[in-house]
Amino acid sequence: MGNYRFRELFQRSERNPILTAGDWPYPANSVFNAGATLLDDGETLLLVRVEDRRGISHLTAARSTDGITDWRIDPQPTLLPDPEKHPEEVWGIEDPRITWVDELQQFAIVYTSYSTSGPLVSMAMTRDFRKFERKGLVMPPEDKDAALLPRRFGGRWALVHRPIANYPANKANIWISFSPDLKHWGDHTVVLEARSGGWWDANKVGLSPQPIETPEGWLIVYHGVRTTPSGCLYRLGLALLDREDPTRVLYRGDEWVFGPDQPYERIGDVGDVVFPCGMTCDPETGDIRLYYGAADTAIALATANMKDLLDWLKTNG
Ligand code: BMA
Repeated sequence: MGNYRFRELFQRSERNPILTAGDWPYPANSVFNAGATLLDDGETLLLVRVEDRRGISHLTAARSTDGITDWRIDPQPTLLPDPEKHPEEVWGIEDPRITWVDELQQFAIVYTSYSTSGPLVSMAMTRDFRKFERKGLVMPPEDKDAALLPRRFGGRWALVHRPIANYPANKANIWISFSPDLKHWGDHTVVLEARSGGWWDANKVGLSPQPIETPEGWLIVYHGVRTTPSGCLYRLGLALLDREDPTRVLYRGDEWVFGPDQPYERIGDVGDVVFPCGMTCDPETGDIRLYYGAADTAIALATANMKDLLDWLKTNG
């Protein structure tokens, strides 16, 4: 047993953390939990959660040709909370997930607004990450960790999200809801339940990056939160949802596949947190880049291959 090692599916970048507050063109306390997408020209765009020294977050775009180095960061905040028109954004906007929606020829950005009644889910549309059209609040509090799937199912859009229930107290499962118009949501269905007891994903799970469509189903990277006497441990697991009926779970791994280990993941504003909000996949090679917030302080990168993740799910799910 002594030499036994888990086979790591994700490899950390040697350049981690790839972005920190020190790289920012204006004062920031921390930069983390970035949404990620590939643009038409092959560039990688991160929509970064930037927390200022009041504790309020906004979103700023960073672009890079190779997705690893030479980030061009917008010199000013890209999307600021707008509490005058959107009172639910009063304590900031956080943790965006980006989905390219072919039918609308727009990106949907689904983010957490921090309202006086707690976190809730908001949506905004954009073509270029310069001009945004807010759709406003789409799920009431407390709800977060949401992403839009990129196409319709039986004519309806599908949103993955994570409301907090009070039975059992503070249990948080992943749900899917459907809408004909991106405004009215219904047929709310639980997809992934938090486990109980000693499990790594007991009591609280949430979607991490936007789901990615593969020929075998929707790849889900989700976080599980384990409460320990010395605080919470945020780790990641994998699941696969049916391609045509995303309320059906085809596989769910038992073991977590990525967790805090390196100093920049263990020490920071909130230690022992790895929290990805964005993932890109090269359609030709299946190479995956997972961009994650490290300890609520900086942005780090881990890579994997789609085939390895699917193979792992099929043998460990
Ligand atoms: C979650 C979210 C994330 C954060 C994480 C750890 O509930 O609020 O934004 O990274 O907690 O603090």
